[in-house]
Amino acid sequence: MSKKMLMMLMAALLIFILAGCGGGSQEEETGAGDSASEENQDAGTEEDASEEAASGDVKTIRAGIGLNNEHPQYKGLEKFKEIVEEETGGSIEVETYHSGQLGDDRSMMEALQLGSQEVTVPSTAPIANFVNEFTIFDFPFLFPSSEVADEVLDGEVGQKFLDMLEEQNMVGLAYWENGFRDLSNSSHEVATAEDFDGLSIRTMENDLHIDAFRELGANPTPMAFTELFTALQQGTVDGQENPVATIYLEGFHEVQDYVSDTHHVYSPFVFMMSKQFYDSLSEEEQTIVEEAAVEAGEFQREENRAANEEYLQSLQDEGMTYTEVSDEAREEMAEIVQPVIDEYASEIGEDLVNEVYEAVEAAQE
Ligand code: TK8
Repeated sequence: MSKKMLMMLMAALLIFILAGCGGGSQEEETGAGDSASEENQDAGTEEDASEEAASGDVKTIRAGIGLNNEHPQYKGLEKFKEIVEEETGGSIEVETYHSGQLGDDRSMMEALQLGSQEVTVPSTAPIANFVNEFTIFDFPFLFPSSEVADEVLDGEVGQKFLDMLEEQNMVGLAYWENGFRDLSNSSHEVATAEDFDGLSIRTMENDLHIDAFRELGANPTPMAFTELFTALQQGTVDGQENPVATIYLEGFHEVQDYVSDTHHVYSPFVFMMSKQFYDSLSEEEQTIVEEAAVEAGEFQREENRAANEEYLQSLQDEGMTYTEVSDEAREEMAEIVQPVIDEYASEIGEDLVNEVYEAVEAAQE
């Protein structure tokens, strides 16, 4: 056999070997040639995802909150994780962190701005340090019920505020529920406005909260949530205010003796994402995370509301004295803090404030 013939035979043999390997992996990759059963499609998706994972194309969402892993807020994060990982076939993975593992509300929002964290779900009060207009949602007695809050927040007015976050490199995707804030303390029962007199109360880091509690006669101390339990335990402050779910699930009954259903503010949570990360997603992935944030929020609101009565009873079972606050007492508190609300309304802009109050009125019709 001539040398030329031998070379041609070797080349043909090499082409045959290469074609045979490629064909096999092609079939494996697409599942072509098999019956396109559910498993194969799934297998294909999983293989795609695992290939992306292997190739490092998997995007990771680090989602952190301040409350602990027993709180409905964390259950909402887990629901978001479940939906996103299923809908993207694993090309986006969600890591969930709780109890301030990634920092307090303000530092986690700063991390979103820097792109070193992808998701957090703070209360509206600390958001006001980034977008002042969010102060409106902490106006005492603004929302008369959670149903009215849902309608206003999930409508045009709520969306207008979410859109304001973009200028701070954050993308607001949904409102979740913190809930109606109630007062707890270790000094005495609080049934009326005058009972606030002299109480040292931890407030969220929000100027309106500070001014409103001072107007009621209390001594406000702004503090990150991550420092609160220790401050209560050491008596640095007499009391604090949060929904009963938080008071119970964070174990405040171990360091507090009295709880009053003041219901002085309805606190929304805002599910927000780093703009840098959001912009890195495909349109399909953006739709998936948007819809997952809303669906997980609906689930979280249900979980949050389902056990409210139970939490209040549990606090009493743990030895706390529960003081029921009358509507008349709430009206007196509202009158006392009205000058503070008026001052902030003029600072934020009367038109926007009126738009919110009109939406609240309309939601009650
Ligand atoms: C948890 C806080 C908490 C809030 C507060 O990160 O700070 O008291 O009510 O829920 O966002």
